[in-house]
Amino acid sequence: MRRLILALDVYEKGTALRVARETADYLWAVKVNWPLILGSGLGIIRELKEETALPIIADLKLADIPNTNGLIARKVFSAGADYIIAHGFTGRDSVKAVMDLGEVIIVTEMSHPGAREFIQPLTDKLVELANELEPFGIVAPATRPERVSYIRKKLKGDIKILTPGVGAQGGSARGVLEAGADYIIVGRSIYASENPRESARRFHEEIEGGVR
Ligand code: OMP
Repeated sequence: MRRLILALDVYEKGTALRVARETADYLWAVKVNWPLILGSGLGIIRELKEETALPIIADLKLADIPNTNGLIARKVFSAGADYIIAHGFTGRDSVKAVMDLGEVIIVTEMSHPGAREFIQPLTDKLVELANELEPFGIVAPATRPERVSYIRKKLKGDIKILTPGVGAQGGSARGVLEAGADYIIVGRSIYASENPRESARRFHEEIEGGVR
């Protein structure tokens, strides 16, 4: 089973398509964030799907009123995105507006140091929200595997845990999988490496239980 998600945070279309093509064999999905959409346009979602035949996650971290979240999500799902990442702190109505249109992944805790200030104190409530709404998955920090274990214990078993923060932010793929993650999100350690295909292959092997 493939459990690696490529965070394709580059601006340029040619680079994005090349890195996606070179690494696709080792990926479960490709994650597209604002840098790539702003650099290459929304059409990049369809182009990446055609290039890789993989699911595309649109990481927009939507955090607006229900009407605006819905207006954005409609465009992004019709552009070919299979999943949208949305913040939960804006409330269940805002998240539901996206879930009415397609599959959602809710942020429950972020990977950077500043996440301790405002998001981490809300994690319990965000996990409760996920248990109530039953999205495809949630985002939790690979930089804090102990928090991933904590969240896994509280989260309904069929909701997937996607964990960014492996590599450039210091987290370890094996560590966070052992803590209960289902998918590992890796950006710079793959796309900014000398050989993205080889880097992706090594993460894939680590995920499968080998040594990196
Ligand atoms: P690297 O740090 O380069 O591996 O990239 C991590 C990717 O995951 C980036 O696209 C971030 O925007 C994203 N991310 C986090 O790093 N931390 C989070 O808490 C949440 C996300 C995300 O939602 O994907």
